[in-house]
Formats: sequence, structure tokens, C-alpha cells
Amino acid sequence: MSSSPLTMKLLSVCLILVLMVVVYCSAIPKPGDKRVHETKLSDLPHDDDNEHNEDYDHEAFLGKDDAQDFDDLSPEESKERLAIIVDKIDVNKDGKVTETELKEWIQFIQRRYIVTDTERMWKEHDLEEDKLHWKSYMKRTYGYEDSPDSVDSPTFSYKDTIDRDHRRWEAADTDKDMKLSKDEFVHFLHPEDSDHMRDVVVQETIEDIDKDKDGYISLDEYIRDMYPNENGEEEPDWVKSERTQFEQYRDINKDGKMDNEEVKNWIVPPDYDHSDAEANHLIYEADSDKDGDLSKDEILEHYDLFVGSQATDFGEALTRHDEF
Ligand SMILES: [Ca+2]
Ligand SMILES: [Ca+2]
Ligand SMILES: [Ca+2]
Ligand SMILES: [Ca+2]
Repeated sequence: MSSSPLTMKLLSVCLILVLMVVVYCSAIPKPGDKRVHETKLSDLPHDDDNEHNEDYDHEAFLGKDDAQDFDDLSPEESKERLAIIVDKIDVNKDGKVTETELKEWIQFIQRRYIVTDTERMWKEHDLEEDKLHWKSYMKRTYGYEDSPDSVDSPTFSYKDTIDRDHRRWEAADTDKDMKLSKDEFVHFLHPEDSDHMRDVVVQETIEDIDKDKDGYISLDEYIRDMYPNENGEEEPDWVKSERTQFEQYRDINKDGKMDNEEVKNWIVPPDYDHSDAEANHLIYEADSDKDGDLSKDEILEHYDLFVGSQATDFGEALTRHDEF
């Protein structure tokens, strides 16, 4: 495997849980639970023990909400709706989907997700003159607006998480009026997509993994974070390959640990574009005649790569119906 961040497996699994708690439910998060690892197209891990996760592709291609809708359709219905989407992706209407068209579509889906997610969260907060005050955020998220600094404060037990939120808040508050506009709130919720939030994201990652608090991520800390191995079992191959990853690619200056710059390279690699990688992957998988583009027939033939259906997500669809 290459050093692509998509191979981060368990880290991404942790992130799903974290985002479910923090972003969607807005429930009170457990201290230290919130971490952003990378700019991703889905909260799901892309590769899981070398098995490709098709839900990741579906969410990258459709967005989370639509991807779930497709999972309830019959294969025929899924294909019908996919055919309509293909016409939208094929912007110049030449009957072929090029890699560029596919990449732009994936980016559009990603932006749409961020906008709707922000709108949803924004509505949940009490605003004053269309700005979110830190105290309202505290009250909505932690139940109280009291500062966590005193032992008697009802928010004291969340001090670490609140301090972390506050640091992220200050980074997102670009005009420094201590309130967040909706645009600033986007960066607070999705810091992984903004250049000016990168340092905060890097800091959050280091703090989570750096158990001995020396400011660096050692090989041991890196591995323990992905694979705690409390029973002292023999490491599976993917963990061994993560060790090699660390030694060969993550620890650039070979001093046995990752510093700020090295962590930044890991979680926000300068030369890595997720939408590019995903478009490339989808074309590679579905381009039967190997001409570099996807015809509608090629896409429909590989429909389960792009969208789900009852046939591909049968178990999952059942689980979801149980909720109603
Ligand atoms: Ca502001
Ligand atoms: Ca350390
Ligand atoms: Ca190093
Ligand atoms: Ca083709």
C-alpha cells in the first residue's frame, strides 16, 4: 500500500463515532473525543483491511443522505436514478464522463454536504443578530454556559474538550469579534477544509495521540492509537505495514517521532487530492474498454460501485428500517 491517508483504517472508524456524536447529535461529547484527521469525502474508512469499502464510494459519489436513499431502492430503480445523475455529470453532453467531470461532480457533492450540514447545525443554535456567541454554543453543546475553569463549575469535567473547542473557535473567528458568523462557523465545523484551520487540526491530532505529552507522536503512540492491542496479541499485517509507513514516510527526518510538520504532511498531504483520487479510482474500476472515460453503459454496468441498492446493502437497509 502507498502512504495514502485513506489507509488509516481504525483512525477513520474512530472519526465516524466522533462525528456522529459531535456534529450530528450535538450531544455532549466525551472529553478528548473530537478529532479531525483529514479532508475526507466520507466519514467512512475507504479501505478496511484491504477490502474496499463500497459505502465510501457511494457517499463520495452521492453524498451521505442520497447514498442512504439509494440503499432502499431495487437494483432497477437504483440504475434508473443513476442514469439521470450520469446525464448531470456529463456536463458537455458528449455521452462520456471524463475524469475531470467526475472529479468536479465529487467536489460538488462534498461542498453540498458541508453547506447542508452547516445549515442544519446553525439552525440548532440560538443566534444574536445572526451571529453565534460562545456562551450560546456552550449552553447548546455542554448544557451550561459557565466557564470550565473552576472545579465547582458544572462544565469542569468537560474542560479539555471545551478548551479545545475554544481554541478552534478562536481560529475560526477570523474577524476576532468573539462571535461566529455563519461563514466562520463552516470553518469551525469543518476545519479540515480551510488553510487557516490547519494548525489547529494538527494540534488536535497530536494532543489525542501523544500520550506521554512530549509534543511528538512516537512510533509506539502512533500504533497504539490505531491498534491498542490490550491483550498483547500478535499484530495483524496491516499494523505491521503501518509501522513501515511510519518509519519510511511519516517520520521524514528519521528521528523516530512525528513533529508538527510531519503530522501536517500526514493528515493534510500537500500533493494529495481526495476528489482526484476518488475519480481516478472509480474510472479505473468501471472503464471496461480502457479508453480513459466512462460511457453511461460502463457506469450502469458497474452501478453498485457508484450507488447502493437493496441488493448491495441488504443488511444495512434492514437495520435502518428497524428505526422507524
Ligand atoms: Ca467573528
Ligand atoms: Ca509523545
Ligand atoms: Ca520526525
Ligand atoms: Ca470507457
